[in-house]
Amino acid sequence: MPAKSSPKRAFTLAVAVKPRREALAWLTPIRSALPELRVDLIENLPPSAVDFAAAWGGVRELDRCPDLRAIVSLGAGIDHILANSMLDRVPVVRMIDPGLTRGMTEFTLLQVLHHHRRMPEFAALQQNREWKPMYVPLATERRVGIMGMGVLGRDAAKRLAQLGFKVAGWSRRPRRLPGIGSFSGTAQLGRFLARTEILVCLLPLTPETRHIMNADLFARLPEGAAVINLARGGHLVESDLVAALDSGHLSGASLDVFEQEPLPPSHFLWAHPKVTVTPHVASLTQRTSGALFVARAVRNLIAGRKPRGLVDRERGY
Ligand code: NDP
Ligand code: OXD
Repeated sequence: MPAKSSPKRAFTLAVAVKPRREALAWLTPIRSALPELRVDLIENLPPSAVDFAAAWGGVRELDRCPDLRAIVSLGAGIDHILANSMLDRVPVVRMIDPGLTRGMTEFTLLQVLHHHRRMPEFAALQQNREWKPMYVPLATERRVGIMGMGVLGRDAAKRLAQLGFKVAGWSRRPRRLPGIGSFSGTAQLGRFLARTEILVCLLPLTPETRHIMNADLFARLPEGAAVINLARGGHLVESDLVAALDSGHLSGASLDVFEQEPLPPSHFLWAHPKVTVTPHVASLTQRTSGALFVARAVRNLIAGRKPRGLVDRERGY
């Protein structure tokens, strides 16, 4: 009698997300998108059973999964995963979600228009009950620069250009888009900054981009420029920003991300009159479309195909 072959084990995906209510919220959409896999919260699975993980905030718990084949980040940023050296050997896929992109573009437009229309100065006038009309140019007279022309930067750049802004992007390699200026590499950073009145950061956080927004960079922006950081707190030297704002060289800043999150109540940035603070809400991955992205990535990995968003560890993004 032929020996009975053992049934093929289904692959298992762990949802490694913090806080727990977020993890629970991801469970149903990922289960629906990947019915052929066993999908559960990481704490409900034996570590040796975990083949794939969908992660955001719960990465530490993946250290103890010996057979982990890949991690799909539920956010576009993957610095939280690459920071864990225990996971060096594991492929990482970053989230590419149309909902996340659309949300980031909305928030970028909001903040660019806020500075373009001199809203921080009008808010200060309101505080003093002062009626003082000030000249506001049209978008066609305003130069916006976006550092990071990836999935998020490119979409925001296109929409800003549609509003009439003079838009340019800065990236590692040249990224040519119709109607949008392209600057690349450290050699062209100075020229990019010199033409930029409103600077938006949408870079990934890597060893090369950490603290890129520092006193030297601010000095290369024109007098009166505004700075918008929507990427990671680690891109910005907060004390250098405050010095550039207090000297009057920069007119204002919008910050969504911080070195320390949550931003402690005693932090000096909360009360700075030229700084708009938001609690890391520029954009969120939408769960239904995000779960579909996870499913596509995992199926490609199982089939031995390269998934979209696979991180190049050498480059760091
Ligand atoms: P991508 O990987 O698609 O794009 C990254 C871009 O940055 C590319 O244009 C790349 O250049 C450029 N870049 C990387 N390193 C350098 C460098 N050293 N010099 C110049 N350019 C560089 O990322 P996404 O657009 O998907 O996301 C960007 C970041 O936004 C995320 O990493 C995350 O930190 C942040 N984010 C923040 C959110 C929030 O709510 N605040 C929400 C979502 C994301 P090239 O084109 O040449 O490769
Ligand atoms: C992300 C984020 O990286 O929300 O997606 O910060």
